[in-house]
Amino acid sequence: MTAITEAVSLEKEGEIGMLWIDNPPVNALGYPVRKGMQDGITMAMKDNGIKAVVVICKGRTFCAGADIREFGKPPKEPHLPDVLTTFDQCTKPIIAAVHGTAFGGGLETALSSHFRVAVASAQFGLPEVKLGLLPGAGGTQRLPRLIGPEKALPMIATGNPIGAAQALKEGVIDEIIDGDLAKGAVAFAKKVLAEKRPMRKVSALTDKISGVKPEIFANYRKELNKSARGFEAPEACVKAVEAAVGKPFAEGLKYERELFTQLMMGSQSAAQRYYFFAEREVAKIPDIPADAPLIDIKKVGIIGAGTMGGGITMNFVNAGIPVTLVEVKQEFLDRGLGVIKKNYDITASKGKMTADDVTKRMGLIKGTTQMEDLKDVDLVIEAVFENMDLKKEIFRKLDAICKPGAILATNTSYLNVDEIAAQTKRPEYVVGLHFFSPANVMRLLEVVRGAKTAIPVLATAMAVAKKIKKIAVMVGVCFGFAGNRMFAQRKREVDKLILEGASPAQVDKVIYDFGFPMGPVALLDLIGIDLGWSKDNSKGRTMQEVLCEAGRFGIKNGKGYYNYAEGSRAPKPAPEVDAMIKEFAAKKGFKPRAISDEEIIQRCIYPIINEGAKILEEKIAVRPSDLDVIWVNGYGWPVYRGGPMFYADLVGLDKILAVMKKFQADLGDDFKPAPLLEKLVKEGKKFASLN
Ligand code: T1G
Repeated sequence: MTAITEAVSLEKEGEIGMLWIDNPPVNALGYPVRKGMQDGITMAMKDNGIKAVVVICKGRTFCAGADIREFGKPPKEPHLPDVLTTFDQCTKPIIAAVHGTAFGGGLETALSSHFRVAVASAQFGLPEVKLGLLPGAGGTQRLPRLIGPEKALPMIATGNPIGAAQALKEGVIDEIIDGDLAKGAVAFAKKVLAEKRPMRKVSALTDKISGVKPEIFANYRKELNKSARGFEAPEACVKAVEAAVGKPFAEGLKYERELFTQLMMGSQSAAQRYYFFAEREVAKIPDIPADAPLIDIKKVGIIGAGTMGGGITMNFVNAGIPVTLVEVKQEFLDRGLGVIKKNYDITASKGKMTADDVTKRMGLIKGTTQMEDLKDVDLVIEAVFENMDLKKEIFRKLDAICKPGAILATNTSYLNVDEIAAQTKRPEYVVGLHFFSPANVMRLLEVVRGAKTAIPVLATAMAVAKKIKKIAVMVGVCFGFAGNRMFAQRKREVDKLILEGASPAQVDKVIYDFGFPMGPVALLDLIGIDLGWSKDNSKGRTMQEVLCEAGRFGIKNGKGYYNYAEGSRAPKPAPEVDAMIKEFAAKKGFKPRAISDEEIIQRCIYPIINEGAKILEEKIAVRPSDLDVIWVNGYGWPVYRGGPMFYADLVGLDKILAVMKKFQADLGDDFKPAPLLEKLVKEGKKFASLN
């Protein structure tokens, strides 16, 4: 074996050269790999004893892409496109042997080889667009030449991977290898030589890019306008694929590089690359060792078969974990089970799961009205109304029923987990698991750490979250923990802005155009204006009470801040509500004024940031980027803006502080700057310095 760099070596299996890449954890294409690949191929070309080369990786996966950690640093030659040109010009057949995930530059490496083989579990993807980039080493030019632009476009512009079977069917790979990949790849290489197969240089292929109907690009752009609103990279992807069809390879490659560089220099890619690592940092909690002992969660109990309890149940049965679902009355249980079944049937009707899957998952749910049936579960999640007395009563009962060592979790959105834990003799086994509605869809889970929650319980909560495909963020106990506590700041300002003269439609448009999936007022109609409203003691003291007293509950009954046509969720103007707002504002002494879009953004966003700073000061959250992960996954913050704390650094903390101080003078202490914000500005630092 010849070591070429610390990450690449060249061995010989007879007349087959084996170019081994070994760069844990994911064989990212950092400098030692790129240098080793280039020198290795050059060496193989000169070695008359080598007739073909297999490129293969050690460890868990084929190259998973460029080393994202190198981005933003001075680039070091050889650059990947140049290395892949060496592949392209190699005079001996190169066979890429793929296992794990050939992603990004990894797939581009495989596409620059002459043949590709893979194990059945391999995946192939170009996720650069999820980093606000596009494939920058020929992927946008080679993939369309191999499988045609119509199949290449979604892979490049969505970044979603395909499996080996689909890759074989579409021509991305030539063979699926059963058994040992290295042996299978050598056998394939020998077959290529024995059959004297012509070397397929992908860059020279033309049949799939000839006679392409131009409308495929226009049609795809229509889809992108909906699914990728506000993102820059997907459109650049389409442009690059258009170039693959319309330009010679070399020109297309040059154009791809121009587009890549533009995106790399932009704020969106910086935000999305930041977010990539932020989403992985959340799992790292300073005082919880990565090898902390875990409690084995084989059976779960869930109390409450309502919207939350039902959604939470689905998360667990989707992961194959049986659930005992408890309700107080059979009719509530039946209704809850019916909703779960209906959700699964809808998924099955879309072809995303089979009828057999539905049966299996429903079979994992045991409904009961007896809390005693929870005596042998390993984890219970209480998901009843936000009523502290009710929760305390439930936890007292659970403490008596559940086996020693069972974890007792509450799904409360706001309430004090320590107070709940104090109802039990096992506070170290009590934790908050705050799911976001709809619980079977939203990826965010706030793991609320009680004062006495034990390390193994916290580690288990984080591990269970990963098993049920949630992004878990550890937070501390306070009203609303982190996400909802920050969200309350925006809610307060939206309520005030509407009374001060900004219409619901203006507020919604500004926040929607910022990148949120929907405006905050439309969101109120979706959630339900009557959430938390009590008819008995409603006295027209707030717009919520005024609207609910007028029977305007939101989408659920066709009218809220907006009007809704039968069966539609599209908000329609409601002049009658504008009049109600005007009357109520006058009664409250507001003098309506024209409010700028900029003021709306600043008043809806800056207080979120300021509250985030307070949350960090109080150690309710571990790091600023955790708050960004919460907002991207729990509240629809556009990932191309990184999250509120990343955005704050981008705007400039000094600017935010100045605006907060001005609002404090004009509008009161709701805008009093957090001491941490003032400290960072004084020290000339960013939130990023705390990550
Ligand atoms: N660069 C650097 N580090 C990476 C990395 C990468 N590409 N991918 C993963 N890591 C680290 C990650 O931070 C974590 O580190 C560890 O590896 C395990 O990752 C020229 C320009 C491959 C599916 O976008 O999708 O190629 O926290 O926890 O869940 O056109 O990682 O342990 O210290 O995610 O098993 C394109 C990104 C790059 C792939 C594995 N490629 N990675 O998932 O493990 S741009 C990507 C993933 C590019 C070219 C362009 C996943 C994975 P730590 P993990 P996993």
